[in-house]
Amino acid sequence: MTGRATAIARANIALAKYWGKVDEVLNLPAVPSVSMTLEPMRTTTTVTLDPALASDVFELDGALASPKETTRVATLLAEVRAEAHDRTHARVTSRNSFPTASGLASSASGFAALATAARAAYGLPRDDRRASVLARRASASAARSVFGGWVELPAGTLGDDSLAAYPLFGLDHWDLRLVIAVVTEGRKDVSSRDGMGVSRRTSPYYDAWVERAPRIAASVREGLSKKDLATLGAATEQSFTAMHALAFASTPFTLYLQPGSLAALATVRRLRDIEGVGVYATMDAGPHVKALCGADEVEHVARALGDTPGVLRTIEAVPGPGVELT
Ligand code: 2P0
Repeated sequence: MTGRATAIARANIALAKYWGKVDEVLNLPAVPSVSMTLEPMRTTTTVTLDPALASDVFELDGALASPKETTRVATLLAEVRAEAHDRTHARVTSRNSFPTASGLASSASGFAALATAARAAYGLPRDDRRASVLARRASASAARSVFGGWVELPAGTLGDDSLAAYPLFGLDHWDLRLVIAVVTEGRKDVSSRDGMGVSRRTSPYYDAWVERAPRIAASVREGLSKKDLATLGAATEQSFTAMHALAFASTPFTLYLQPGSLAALATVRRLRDIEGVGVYATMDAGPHVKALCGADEVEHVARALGDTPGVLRTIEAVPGPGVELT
């Protein structure tokens, strides 16, 4: 049946970070990124075609979304409509099981779910590669959330709009855990898109980042392939620290860290350097600290982060599946 479809997609954590675009018009990343898809951090999105609508309507977490958010959704829907040769507008409802726009990658799961649900609602056949392309145009990290387990989005090439993510390893490859130390429940001040644009235009370290990022991604792939947490963790930490240093050195400076972030990073270092726990930190364009560790250490890591001043709560995630149509 066409006309209505619901998809569930998970957020993802980039171990090798995407930061910076080679093509801002086509939304193509300047560097390769490698991620883990996260269960249970889900976005559930329903797309319902409605001939009575004069334009698309987007409701996020129970409230009408802003015009800016609605435009991004309508742009994706317009591409699906063109492919399906159907001009009917749609009502989109979307719910996140975790804080929206706070550096927990809700745009990633959101656009992956939207691309998949929209294609199905407009009667197009399931095609994860095409859904990944659609999601990437809306938000590049979303291309990765179409797939489960461990996923790569290669760097783009100026003018080539065919870029999609692809799975590297299935979710059963390695039972790693991610403990998210939530340090604020509010929305972040600087969007990723704006932050990476300022970095590209003004940071003295941008060219060094673009030059180095492929090697960091290669170390992440190697650590994953060998299930070598020390290699994976070192590369993961280099990726996030380089990304944050590059952003911090831009004009105006972009600083995502908050006091609770620093305390949580210190906890990760203490666990590793003093207690010998195999745990490594990463951060995105927000204040939360994410700790990567083995299943056997996850309780200890979660308790230590939960007891850290400034950490409001922790969320534990495991490798998750790709997008599902319900
Ligand atoms: C990532 N981030 O690889 C990196 C690390 C944030 C820090 O991808 O402009 O929302 O929509 O393509 O995908 C967040 O950036 O940016 C992001 P757009 P997006 O996960």
